[in-house]
Amino acid sequence: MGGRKDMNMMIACLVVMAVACPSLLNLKGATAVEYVVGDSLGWTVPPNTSFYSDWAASKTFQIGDTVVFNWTETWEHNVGEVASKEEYDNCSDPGIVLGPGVSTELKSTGSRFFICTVGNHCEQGQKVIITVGSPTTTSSLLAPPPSSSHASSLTTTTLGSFVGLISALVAVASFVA
Ligand SMILES: *[C@@H]1O[C@H](CO)[C@@H](O)[C@H](O)[C@H]1NC(C)=O
Ligand SMILES: *[C@@H]1O[C@H](CO)[C@@H](O)[C@H](O)[C@H]1NC(C)=O
Ligand SMILES: *[C@@H]1O[C@H](CO)[C@@H](O)[C@H](O)[C@H]1NC(C)=O
Ligand SMILES: [Cu+2]
Repeated sequence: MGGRKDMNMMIACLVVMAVACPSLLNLKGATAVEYVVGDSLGWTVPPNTSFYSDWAASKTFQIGDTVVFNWTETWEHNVGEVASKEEYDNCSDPGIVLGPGVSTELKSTGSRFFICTVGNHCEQGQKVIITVGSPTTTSSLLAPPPSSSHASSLTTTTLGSFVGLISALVAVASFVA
């Protein structure tokens, strides 16, 4: 009987595919994204002090993404990274500052704090916190995302039903076989 065999084969293939390539089913985390901080405004003194926090809140940063600080006149701004929220709030001296076009890869979860140290630009809101939520690797299928993560409920739901689907397929496969 070819029919049953074909079905077994199909289920086996689906299971192998899903286990081998979870990213196929995780549309959000599939590709690294390059974010230009501030989008078309770039990195400058913003129109108001909530501009960059609003900008960051509108994105979902993932491990492997990069953020780029872009501005036109080299001397007008700079960008430096400080170590903590306190230093960020204080506009503390980052020690090292870099020029336009600087990009940095987001390599782990947690928050990173960037400021401009020219004049009082930082005090005027030229600062941004980039927070990476839960990683979208295979391990997130097994471990629940950290509670502090910014992972959307959509992602969580997708992963949840995905795990359910696999269990169902495995159950069906072993029943049919
Ligand atoms: C800050 O400026 C942006 C861009 O002009 C604007 O869209 C936003 O509503 C402003 N936010 C506040 C709190 O004024
Ligand atoms: C970033 O800066 C470069 C060089 O100034 C410019 O060509 C490019 O359009 C900028 N991109 C954005 C998104 O601002
Ligand atoms: C922040 O500024 C306050 C007041 O100047 C100072 O007491 C504190 O040590 C600063 N904290 C950091 C982390 O720089
Ligand atoms: Cu500046």
